[in-house]
Amino acid sequence: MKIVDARVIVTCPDRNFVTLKIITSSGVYGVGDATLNGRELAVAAYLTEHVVPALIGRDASRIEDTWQYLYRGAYWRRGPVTMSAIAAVDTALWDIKGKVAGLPVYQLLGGRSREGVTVYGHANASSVDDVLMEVADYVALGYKAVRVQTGVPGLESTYGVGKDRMFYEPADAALPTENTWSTPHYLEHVPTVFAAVREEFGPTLRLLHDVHHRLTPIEAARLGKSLEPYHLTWMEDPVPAELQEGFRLIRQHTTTPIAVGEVFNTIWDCQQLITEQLIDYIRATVVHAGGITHLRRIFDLAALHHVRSGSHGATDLSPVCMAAALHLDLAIPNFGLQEYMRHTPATDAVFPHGYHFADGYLHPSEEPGLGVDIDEELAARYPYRPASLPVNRLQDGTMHNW
Ligand code: EZ4
Ligand code: CO
Repeated sequence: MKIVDARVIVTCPDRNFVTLKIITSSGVYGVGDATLNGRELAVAAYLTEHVVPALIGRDASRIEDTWQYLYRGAYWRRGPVTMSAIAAVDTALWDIKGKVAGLPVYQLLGGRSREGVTVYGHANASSVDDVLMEVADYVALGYKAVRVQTGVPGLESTYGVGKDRMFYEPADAALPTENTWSTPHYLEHVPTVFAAVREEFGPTLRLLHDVHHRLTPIEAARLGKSLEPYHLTWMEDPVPAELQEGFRLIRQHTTTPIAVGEVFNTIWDCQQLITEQLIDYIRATVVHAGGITHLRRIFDLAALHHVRSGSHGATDLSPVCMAAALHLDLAIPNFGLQEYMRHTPATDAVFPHGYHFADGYLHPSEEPGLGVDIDEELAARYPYRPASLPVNRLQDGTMHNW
């Protein structure tokens, strides 16, 4: 079964997505997500110009060999553009393998290790009162875990706090919008938010918070300590993670669990974090970390070191990525939690899928393969629109190190 064609499909049903569709000589095809938020066309060009020509004529059943061929063969290893492109190929080949075998992909990965994939939802609002209402909405929908973000008094806007109720989309303008940041204001405010949420919802609802890489290690240590009474499931991205040993400093000071890795693209980005047990959850994803093949390798390393999975699942990860993530989440022994931001109806229509939410859990499709597709005709009706993630400046105008 040879690869006879591969198409790169760029579409914008409320937000941009890049999808690779690989077609085989037997007519079976597979899909893979290649979306890199704010840098979509770089991956599309990488695929079209450099990867697709090398795929034609290759044996579609050789998933591992194709991964190694693309990774080693590039000479220029790693990086988000390369690894998102490799991820798309890898995901599409797993989809094909499942369809050929007549099995959902999780069965090929060793079968079910749990009944469903626990997901967390996103409560975000500018005020504490409003965020309490959002948390209540998620609890009413059956969610067992909720990420809580609020505006910070004294700051006009804050990343991670959307304008829409129950939806959130950070890439908002062709060129980056600018937010203002103040660490002192933030560190004073966050513990008061979680005190209010615990007071209202009691001790067992799982709560999370995303710092979006805005602190230094010692500041993050202070935040972690101040949140200890509210026993969070995790404090996410406390600091930028290029300096993996920086996490030692946070660890020395606080028992608040740490999650990091949504921007990671290979196992080398988290090798020290995992082997030194400096984190509790690794947030790497199928689309940005080299596909199912490489993400499973990361999760296996994590399993040896008491680190659980906590994959990124924002709206810029397409339903194709979400479907793939759910198969992996269901199969691995060390699954922790899966992020889930619901897509808009336009996105759902372009990507028909069989996974579904029920009572706080997502369940992958039982169809052969990933159980997700792309409607190419519908996709063509939504042309690409440039959109960027915002930047942060301190109050004196300094570009923030986030
Ligand atoms: O900033 O998906 O945990 N989720 C997040 C997201 C990310 C965006 C980046 O593309 O931090 O909102
Ligand atoms: Co995040």
